[in-house]
Amino acid sequence: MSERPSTPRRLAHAARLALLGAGALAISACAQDAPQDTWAPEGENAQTIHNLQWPIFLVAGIVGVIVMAVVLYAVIKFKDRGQPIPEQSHGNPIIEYTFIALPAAILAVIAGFTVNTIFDLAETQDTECVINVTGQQWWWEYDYPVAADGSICGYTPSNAAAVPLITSGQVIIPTDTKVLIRGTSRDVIHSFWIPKLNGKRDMVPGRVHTWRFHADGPGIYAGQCTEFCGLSHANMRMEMIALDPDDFQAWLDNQLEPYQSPEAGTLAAAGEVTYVSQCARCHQVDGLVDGNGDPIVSAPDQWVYSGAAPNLTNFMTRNTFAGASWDLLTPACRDEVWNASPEDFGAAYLKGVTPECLNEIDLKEWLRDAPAKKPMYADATALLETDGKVRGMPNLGLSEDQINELVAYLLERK
Ligand code: HEC
Ligand SMILES: [Cu+2]
Repeated sequence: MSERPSTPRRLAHAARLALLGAGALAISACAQDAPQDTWAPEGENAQTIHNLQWPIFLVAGIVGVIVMAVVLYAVIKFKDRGQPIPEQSHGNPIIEYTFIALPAAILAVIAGFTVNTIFDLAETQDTECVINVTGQQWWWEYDYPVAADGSICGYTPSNAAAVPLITSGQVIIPTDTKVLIRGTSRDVIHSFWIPKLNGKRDMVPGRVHTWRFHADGPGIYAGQCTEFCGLSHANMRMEMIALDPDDFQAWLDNQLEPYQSPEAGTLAAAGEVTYVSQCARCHQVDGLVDGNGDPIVSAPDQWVYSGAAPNLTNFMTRNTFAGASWDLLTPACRDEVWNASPEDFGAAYLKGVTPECLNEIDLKEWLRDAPAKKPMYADATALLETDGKVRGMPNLGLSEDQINELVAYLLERK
């Protein structure tokens, strides 16, 4: 025979439920300044999605509450109290047809608005700037095609672009501009998602998918890969940085400035030599030349499965690295950029990483043993034995001196 719970036990149960409810509320309150909040659109495309999602949630919520209320009523009213089984009947056509027609009508209306939104978002005719995006394990590469008239993303650089402008992790766009992303992948399927600016778009090897972006104001818009893509899927983030037109122009001009070798005799000069011997086979630094003055061209296709490694020409103009997963800035300097007011944001971002602001700890850990920081393969040695290629960046067994030189060299890449 089962016992009915005593009053204190029922009270305890109610208290637990209340606590759970309060916890859920507290968690949802955290979302208030979450950088990846789908309920806080900050650009046209995200707003289009928002205009669709909140009425749907509202309708679904109302339907949900009505269904719960009816279930609760039935559970209480018809609770087994030892009464005889009620008379059995075989359905009621009016009720059944109503409950087919009503949901069908609601779903049809939702489908209409949804399909309309999908077509709206797929529009590409009105874009003013093109950026190519390539996903790979586990970072995003961006390249800015040069138009026939020499312009890049609608802006004319003061230095004619002799080389393509290629960057990674952080993609820079001008504010209040319709930007067209043309995306693909070099290895597996990835998915590009900046929640405050637009929904998700899969990036698939062998295909080019287009996706529009637009940011109302300057700032950093965080996102992450949302298609499981291997061991470090969770460390594949990206940030879209929107800069006001003047700041975008300044960023563009700086990216295309000619290469400058470090001053002879400095730590950075030693770093350049180490860089050429250890890193240049995978990473490109545009403008770097060998002893004969010939350009040093990387060949990551021979070393890495995806056939690519981040371009380090202007590494210190971005402020996160390795799939935007670690900060290149110390926490205090990071706050200054991430929490800058819209008016100050451009200047704060364009400062890049100064020697005082460099987060040496994470960068050095990366150079010491990258796969220890960001899991890249189950067994690196086995991979190297089979075909000499790696996934992600390998451990290069550098000495502390070499690491210090390389950090000094990298600090000048801006
Ligand atoms: C075998 C190819 C290979 C070699 C050699 C190599 N790297 Fe890398 N490196 C990569 C790949 C691939 C990534 C991207 C890894 C990721 O983010 O998951 C990377 C990422 C990086 C990053 C982060 C860049 C960014 O924008 O996020 C830095 C910095 C870096 N490497 C520095 C170096 C230095 C310095 C050397 C020489 C000591 C070096 N790498 C040698 C393949 C290589
Ligand atoms: Cu991915």
